[in-house]
Amino acid sequence: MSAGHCTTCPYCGVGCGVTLERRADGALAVSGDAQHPANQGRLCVKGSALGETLDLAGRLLHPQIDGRRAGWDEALEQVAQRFGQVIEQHGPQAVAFYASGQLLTEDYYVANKLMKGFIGAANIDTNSRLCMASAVVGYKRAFGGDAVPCSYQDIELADLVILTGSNTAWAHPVVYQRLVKARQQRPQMRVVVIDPRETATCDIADLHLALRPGSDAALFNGALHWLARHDGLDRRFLRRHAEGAEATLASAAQWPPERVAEFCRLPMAAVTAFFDLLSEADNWLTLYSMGINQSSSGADKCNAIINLHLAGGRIGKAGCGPFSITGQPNAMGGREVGGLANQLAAHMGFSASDTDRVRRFWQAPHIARQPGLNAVELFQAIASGQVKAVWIMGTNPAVSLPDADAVRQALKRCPLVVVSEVMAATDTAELAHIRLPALAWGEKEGSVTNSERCISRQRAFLPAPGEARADWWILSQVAQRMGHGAAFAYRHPAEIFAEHAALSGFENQGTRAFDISGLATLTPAQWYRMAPVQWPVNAQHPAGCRRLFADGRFFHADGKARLLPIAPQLPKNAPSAAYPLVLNTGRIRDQWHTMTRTGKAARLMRHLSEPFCEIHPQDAAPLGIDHRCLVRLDTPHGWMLARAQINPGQQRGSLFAPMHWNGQFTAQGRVDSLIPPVVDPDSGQPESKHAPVRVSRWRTAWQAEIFLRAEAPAPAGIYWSRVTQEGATHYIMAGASPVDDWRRWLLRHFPADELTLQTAQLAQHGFHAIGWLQGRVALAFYVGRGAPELERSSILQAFEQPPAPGAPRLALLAGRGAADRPAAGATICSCFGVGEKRIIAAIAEGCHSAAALGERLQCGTNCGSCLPELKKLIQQHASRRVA
Ligand SMILES: Nc1nc2c(c(=O)[nH]1)N[C@H]1C(S)=C(S)[C@@H](COP(=O)(O)OP(=O)(O)OC[C@H]3O[C@@H](n4cnc5c(=O)[nH]c(N)nc54)[C@H](O)[C@@H]3O)O[C@H]1N2
Ligand SMILES: Nc1nc2c(c(=O)[nH]1)N[C@H]1C(S)=C(S)[C@@H](COP(=O)(O)OP(=O)(O)OC[C@H]3O[C@@H](n4cnc5c(=O)[nH]c(N)nc54)[C@H](O)[C@@H]3O)O[C@H]1N2
Ligand code: SF4
Ligand SMILES: [Mo]
Repeated sequence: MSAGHCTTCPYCGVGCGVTLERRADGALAVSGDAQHPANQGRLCVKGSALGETLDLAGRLLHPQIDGRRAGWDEALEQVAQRFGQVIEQHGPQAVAFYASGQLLTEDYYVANKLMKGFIGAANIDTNSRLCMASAVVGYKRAFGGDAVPCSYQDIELADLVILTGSNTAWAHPVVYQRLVKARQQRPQMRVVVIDPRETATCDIADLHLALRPGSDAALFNGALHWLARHDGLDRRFLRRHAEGAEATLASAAQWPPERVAEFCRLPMAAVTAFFDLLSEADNWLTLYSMGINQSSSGADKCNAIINLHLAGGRIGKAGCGPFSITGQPNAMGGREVGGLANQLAAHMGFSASDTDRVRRFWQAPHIARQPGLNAVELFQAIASGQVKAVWIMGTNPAVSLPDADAVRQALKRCPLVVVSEVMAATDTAELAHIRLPALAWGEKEGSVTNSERCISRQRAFLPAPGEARADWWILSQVAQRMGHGAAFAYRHPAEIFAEHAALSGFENQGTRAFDISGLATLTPAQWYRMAPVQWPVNAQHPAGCRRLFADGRFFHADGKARLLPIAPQLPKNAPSAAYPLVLNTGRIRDQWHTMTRTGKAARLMRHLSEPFCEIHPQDAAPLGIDHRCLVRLDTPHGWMLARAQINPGQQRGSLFAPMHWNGQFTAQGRVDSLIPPVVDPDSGQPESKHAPVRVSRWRTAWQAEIFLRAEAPAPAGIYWSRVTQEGATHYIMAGASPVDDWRRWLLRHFPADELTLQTAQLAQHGFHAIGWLQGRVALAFYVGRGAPELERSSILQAFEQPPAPGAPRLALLAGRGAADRPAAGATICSCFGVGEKRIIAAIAEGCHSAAALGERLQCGTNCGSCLPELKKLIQQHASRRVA
């Protein structure tokens, strides 16, 4: 590897450039690429920790058939033959692919081409259905093409930034940092956050609108009506460049501020304060993501937002626009290749002319002529037996799809499940008949497109491990074995990219937004070096294009945009007497999705290390739910266990639980097993944010933690959650039935036979044990009536350096550190491992700003992701001291 190797981060849709350098000690140093337009040198905590997720532990390194190791030839042959057999017997509609916004564009293109052009069904859908489908419908309806108008630079140029349904500080941290910096430089800038709960993103908000879950469309309708009444419309733009304004304004007129306030359950003053900000600002930008898209009326919400921008003429100009920020590194690339079942390829659909055009370009023998099954329908079709073979690549649907227990059951019944994965054990891979080892980030070559249409290269800097192969290679090999050799004879991803680029320009003539024909003639060497560029890249824009629609021309046949009258709707499933609360779900700062990669980094597990459920104090009290007790959540679809977090920033009547935990990390914590498979009728996107739910205290007889040097599975029949640690297996556990003899229990469930146990029997059935082997600590176990109060860092330290006999050993047995080591508490700053207790102590000693804390403890001085939390701690603890 050369010094200063550049690639793109594999996590979120910000799409940061990453530089890797081999340090003198051989380790890889990861830093932000100063030249990359998305991040200009910044990285968030997940990006900074990339180096810690590159080891091969847990990787799938060889093909497997029915659990046994197989060679590639046999595995590929089996996939091709068995798919072929199903197609022969039941037709092409009986097979399906389920892909991912984490595949590279080149991989994605090949998967789509194989299914839609050669197998002849459109049954390829992707996890982007759960993520971007509503945004796509919104853009297509308004602009005639799936085109994101904005650039990140607009964030810096806006006078008013509206963040709705987006916890940017945690989910798009580098975008958030750019906003924070812009705000510092231009203090006149205003930020409005619209989110039912108070999030870290609210740290920067001038106004936080904690609206009733699902009610956004009414707010944006009301804003449109307000602008109409206060001379805030760009009537000239509407006349020249848009259709549908009259009907849309007439329908918005039903939303005076009083009605908006009532519908959204917001104070009237807050509603008008927001509208006034809109009236006063020269330019405004709306960033939106899952709080908008993941709704049974998500597409309509997107159009309510876009209506406002069109009517105000706040589009195609600096600092303006409706900006859907994409989640995955290649969500946008998937949209470009046509990864969704209702798209064909290169922004074409299933009209007769589009299918014919793509057929000719691909020389496809069996072009699909109808949209295929979307994600939710697809797994229902597997359950009903209609789909008999599925190939899942780069996604973990047994965890991330709604009604996830039903998804699991469907996969168990499916005659053929093929999974391409980088990890050996995932909830989905466990259900596969054939497992194909894919190359991971750092090993694979290709390209991705971020939220601002910027195409960047992911480059390999590590050798391919074991027998892992690139996804495009695996797909092409299967295609060849299915008899489509000529169309899939790719030798290099650059050839695939060139074909994809050529298709985007094929008979385009300005009719399709996605046009990168300017990149169709790149040689492999030029493709290898390709610098980040924003599409379109064509004769008109040879160096790419920062902002779309500057000329007021849209992609509908008449060149005009469309405003759509929107009738606001609340979530499809309303709370009831049996399920009185609303379950909101989403992301945490330091984990990525189903944790298959971020779950490997101990550092990323210290911020929040267990599935949790946030609840308002007034909802918790009558249910007898205390802070940090365990709770059980129930819906008609499933149940989960999580640690309660009482949080006054949570809206009353609404709970929040993270989407990340899965069967590998906890006993019963897959939140999607609770989510009903209710979707938006226009986009097919599931309503992942608003499930009616019941919560109750889970009565525990005991709670425990164990640290082991050896690897060991968690006991069955109890609550457990695994916390990744360096050099130790660590479980948090709890049980509903009492245990009489803890020593026996310990020996029965964990490999402790050979250890010398030093134990302490405590009051109220408490029991602590340290297991020694050859002078080293091999086990530490703590159980009590409630959750044991432990200093985990001190316990882990004892695994490295056994404590001396006497007081230090007794301290370890008590779960504490030696007296001279202050307790750290939960990690707030993951970059420098700074714990909550140390931060609170420093605040007590007079550090009353994030800068002062940074100077004293280093916290918040690297990626800055923890700054909102530092400020919150200062607020809580500095004021408490004064008061
Ligand atoms: N750390 C981290 N970052 C990630 C990811 C990750 O797994 N971890 N995943 C990436 C992916 S794929 C995606 S899609 C993005 C998602 O990024 P975000 O959309 O920012 O993330 P979420 O936490 O899913 O949801 C955002 C917010 O929507 C709010 N919300 C819920 N209901 C409503 C509502 O009715 N109205 C409004 N206005 N808000 C509501 C929630 O309270 C939540 O705070 O993050 C990307 N970045
Ligand atoms: N309740 C609820 N559910 C949600 C959401 C929510 O907010 N709430 N959000 C939804 C959203 S927006 C999204 S995007 C989804 C995400 O959900 P998933 O896509 O299921 O989540 P990941 O964990 O990212 O799954 C990616 C899988 O691909 C593997 N992988 C990584 N790299 C490669 C590679 O190069 N090749 C191959 N073949 N495999 C690879 C990883 O190990 C992992 O198992 O979850 C959705 N589900
Ligand atoms: S913001 Fe963080 S996770 Fe997202 S691309 Fe940048 S470094 Fe990666
Ligand atoms: Mo996503």
